[in-house]
Amino acid sequence: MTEILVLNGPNLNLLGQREPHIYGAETLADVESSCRALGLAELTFRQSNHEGQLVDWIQEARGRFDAIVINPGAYSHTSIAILDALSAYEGRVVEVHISNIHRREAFRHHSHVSARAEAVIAGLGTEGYRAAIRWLAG
Ligand code: CA2
Repeated sequence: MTEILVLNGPNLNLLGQREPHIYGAETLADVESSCRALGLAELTFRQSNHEGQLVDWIQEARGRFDAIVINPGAYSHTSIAILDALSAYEGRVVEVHISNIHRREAFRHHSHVSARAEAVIAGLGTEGYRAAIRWLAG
């Protein structure tokens, strides 16, 4: 079975608790269970509010996971460190955004991570995580 690391960046631990008009009503735990319920891949879920922790997990994924599904949160727009870590990782990378970042403020329109991602999903809500897993496992 495909081994996939699902990484979530800053503030995504608040999913389902604030701003449901933008990010929906599902919590991160709900997202995790619905992804597991697909039964398509071996999944490991991690969330951190700290850039260095995300970099460490990406480095540790080398040789261990076939793919990374990452929602880097606001670090998408700022972090060369996360881009560099993903560039040193040899597996597949899919970037997910719950909201359509291109319909939002200009500062959200560019993601550094997209340069390394094989696919970018934005605006499908939390379905984006399941779509990424289906696509990677397919
Ligand atoms: O649309 C996305 O998934 C984002 O990656 C979410 C980030 C945002 O900075 C990106 O521009 C787009 C923010 C995550 C904050 O998540 C919250 C969830 C619920 C309540 C408050 C924040």
